[in-house]
Amino acid sequence: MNTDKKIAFITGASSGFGAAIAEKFASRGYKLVLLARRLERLQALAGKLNTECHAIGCDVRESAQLSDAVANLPADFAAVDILINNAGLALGLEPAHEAEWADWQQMIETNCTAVARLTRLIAPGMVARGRGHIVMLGSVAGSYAYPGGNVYGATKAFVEQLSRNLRADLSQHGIRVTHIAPGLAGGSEFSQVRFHGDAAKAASVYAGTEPLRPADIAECVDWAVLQPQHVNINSIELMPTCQAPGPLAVYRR
Ligand code: NDP
Ligand code: 8X3
Repeated sequence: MNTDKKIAFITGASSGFGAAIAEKFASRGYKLVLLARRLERLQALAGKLNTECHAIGCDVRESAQLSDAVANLPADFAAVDILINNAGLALGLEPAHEAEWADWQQMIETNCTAVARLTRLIAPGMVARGRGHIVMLGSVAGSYAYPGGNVYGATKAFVEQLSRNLRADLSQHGIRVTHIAPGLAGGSEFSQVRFHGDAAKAASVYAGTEPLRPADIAECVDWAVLQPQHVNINSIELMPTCQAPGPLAVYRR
């Protein structure tokens, strides 16, 4: 077993940020555990990457599937050094009183419950080994409210506070935790998913903008991980230059 190479476990590696992080980490020679529902995508990615990969087809909302995935990691992938909690999604942009309950439920189960569950499954091994780095994909939506952001933004606020509280518990064990909060980012399936496959609506989100790209997020993650062990990057918030917070809204009658 080669113990020199870092082992990174990346959720949501079948697309967007997760795939870009996998490519970046492969260039560093890390061994990769790639997890998402679309196993064929993960296998195609693994075939392209010049590093050892273990692909897992798993729906993170299925608690038993997630537990099995971690319990059945091959021995040479089991000592996870870096956990990238990236799998997540927004569904819908309707105002709170019109949003689909099923969409809210899926966002909470994916962005909150599954992130907490996987962290709970991986953290004990990190504590036992006295090393590890957990990277959490939040969003500017967790800090800045916008119409239709309702439960999606709330799930990302959960991710941000969980990141802080993980630090509070895990820093004494030499484990680092980093929260990454990107703004508008294209080049992933995020908006396609948000608008339930409506390609025109998804494209309109980026019209006339130069959004962040998945490679920009991968660069931040890579930088945070590469810092010396005594340095913990707590949080990185990044937006494309074309995006900025707006004023508070005032509705007049
Ligand atoms: P993508 O839709 O391109 O990627 C999302 C990934 O999550 C896919 O690999 C998908 O895989 C996986 N995923 C979703 N649901 C599940 C599930 N139930 N079980 C397992 N895997 C799942 O989006 P992005 O790359 O843009 O988003 C990545 C993360 O970054 C998300 O957490 C998102 O909220 C966050 N983010 C995105 C921003 C953006 O503007 N794009 C900005 C800020 C944050 P599969 O479908 O194969 O299961
Ligand atoms: C994705 C960014 O602004 O679409 O998390 O919510 S935003």
